Amino acid sequence: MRYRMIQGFVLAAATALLLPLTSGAAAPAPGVIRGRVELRQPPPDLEPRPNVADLGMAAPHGATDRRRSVVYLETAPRAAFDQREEPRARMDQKGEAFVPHILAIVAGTTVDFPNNDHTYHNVFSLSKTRSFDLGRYAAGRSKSVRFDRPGIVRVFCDIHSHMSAYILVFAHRYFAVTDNEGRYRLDNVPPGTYTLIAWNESAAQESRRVVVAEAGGEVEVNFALGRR
Ligand SMILES: [Cu+2]
Repeated sequence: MRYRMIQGFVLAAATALLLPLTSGAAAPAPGVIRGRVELRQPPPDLEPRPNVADLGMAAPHGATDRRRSVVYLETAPRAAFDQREEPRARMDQKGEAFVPHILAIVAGTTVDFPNNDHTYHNVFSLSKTRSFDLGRYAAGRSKSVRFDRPGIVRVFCDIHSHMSAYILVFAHRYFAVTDNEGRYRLDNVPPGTYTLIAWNESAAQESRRVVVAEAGGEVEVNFALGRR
């Protein structure tokens, strides 16, 4: 008798678990948020770089890199965190510039700062999110920093005042840096309502409310940053 009750309960529980999968209602599917970020005003010119100019080297990174923006969800979707172990990223020192100029990472990432130039560089930050000073080190050497707190970190070199970069640290993985054409794409976003933010170093950030439908699909959100 008791055995039968247990058996009945197990059967009911199993049916309840299976029902949502077989009742025809489509399971929630992750969606895609994509679009473009344009800047109404071009980013300000780089400061003069006499050392590089004297050598006849153009500044290949500056202008394009300053046009790059970061688009991200203000808060992560519930139960959607898939932290990879020991994430690692890299910011080179090349042609007297940090490459990339904009780096976006998830909290807990260790960033390598290899010196791939012909001169000494120094890497430091006074940002509250993560302040550090790696000192000066020679070409071919590398040092690293781990970023545990979400926020914005400005990076400089104390030898070359024209060298600067941004590291944006997020508590989740729903962020993207725009490409050369200003395009971005956030994949695998669970259905829900979000605040989407577009950030650029040279303009005020903007936010939009975005809804990813239960059935997933693509949502296009375009931004134009800067004064009208
Ligand atoms: Cu330097």
